[in-house]
Amino acid sequence: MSDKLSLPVILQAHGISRRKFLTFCGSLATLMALPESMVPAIAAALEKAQRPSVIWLSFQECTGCTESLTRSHSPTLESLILNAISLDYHHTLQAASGEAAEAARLAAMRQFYGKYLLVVDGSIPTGDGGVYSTIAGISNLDMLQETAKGAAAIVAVGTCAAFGGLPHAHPNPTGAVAVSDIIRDKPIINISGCPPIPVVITGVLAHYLTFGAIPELDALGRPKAFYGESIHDRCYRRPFYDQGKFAKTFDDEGARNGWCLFELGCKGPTTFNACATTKWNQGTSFPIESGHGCLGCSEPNFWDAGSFYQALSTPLTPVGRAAAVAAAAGIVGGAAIAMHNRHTKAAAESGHQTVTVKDLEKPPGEEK
Ligand code: FSX
Repeated sequence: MSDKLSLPVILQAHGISRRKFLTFCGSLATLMALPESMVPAIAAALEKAQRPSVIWLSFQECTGCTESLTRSHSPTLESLILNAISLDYHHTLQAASGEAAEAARLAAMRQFYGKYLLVVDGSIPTGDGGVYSTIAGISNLDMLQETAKGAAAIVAVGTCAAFGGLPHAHPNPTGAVAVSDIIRDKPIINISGCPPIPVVITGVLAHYLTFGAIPELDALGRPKAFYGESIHDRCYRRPFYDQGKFAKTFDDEGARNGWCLFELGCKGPTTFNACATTKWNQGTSFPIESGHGCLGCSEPNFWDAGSFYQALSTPLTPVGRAAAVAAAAGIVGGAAIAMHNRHTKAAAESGHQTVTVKDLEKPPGEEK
């Protein structure tokens, strides 16, 4: 079991000033689309949080999700939020092993029945009775069903737990499925991404600690605050898309000028996540900023959806775009809308959410 030190004591021990803590609370408020006036409430709630018991189960996965959360250069406020919870069971992080580890899980389940938060990363193999992945002789399937019974809510961390992810990809030899395919009677928050963004994980935990409730979710069970807009909508290269300026290869003039990577297969328009705003490695960069298109890893079936290097469809040219804007406004119809429809149809066929007519709202060249 974790110790029960309060968060202020823990922050002080790590040399984190109150000012920095409040700055972090401000960032969380922004990320969760809350007004600035909520910052003191978030700070007070985190400081007073009862440190709910969290049982974290890792199933069929690559440990990238845990690595994402824990591999920071120095103790960050994000990682310290983990100290605001009582992480009572986590295969990778706990010191206990063997029977002692399983005893810790069962003890936390008994002591906090109906109140603990269950975090799951990895998919659940259901083929042949679930024999493809077991922990302490218990199949992932049985362990999930058993542990979910007393959970207040479940957080499915990573695309594997949220949608099946890589293990679910064709031909899916283990019969891998998502948490929501097995558990139907509990609130489930999906934090997709392969791996998911650390601050999104901690943001959801902070929201739960602050309000004692799960955040507003989208149609795929993801927190709207982080997954409400596409990568494309928040991408700093978006003005080049609007101007019809595209890199054609990874080393041409367009690539050197930082133009849009759409024609090189970027899945930003059909991918919903916060990479373009939170970025990675403590806000250093994200794939598109590093010169590679988005793979769409936070969407269902992203691995089977087609080539990572094939454009979703023919992008709109400035002229076509202007016509489409007019058409969307009801002035003309026909070709421009058809062009837009090709775009959305390709996205739909790939199993992704489609881009919306919002794409057509801005005139050519206008920055978002
Ligand atoms: Fe999946 Fe996570 Fe990708 Fe890996 O636990 S979402 S394969 S980063 O590790 O589950």
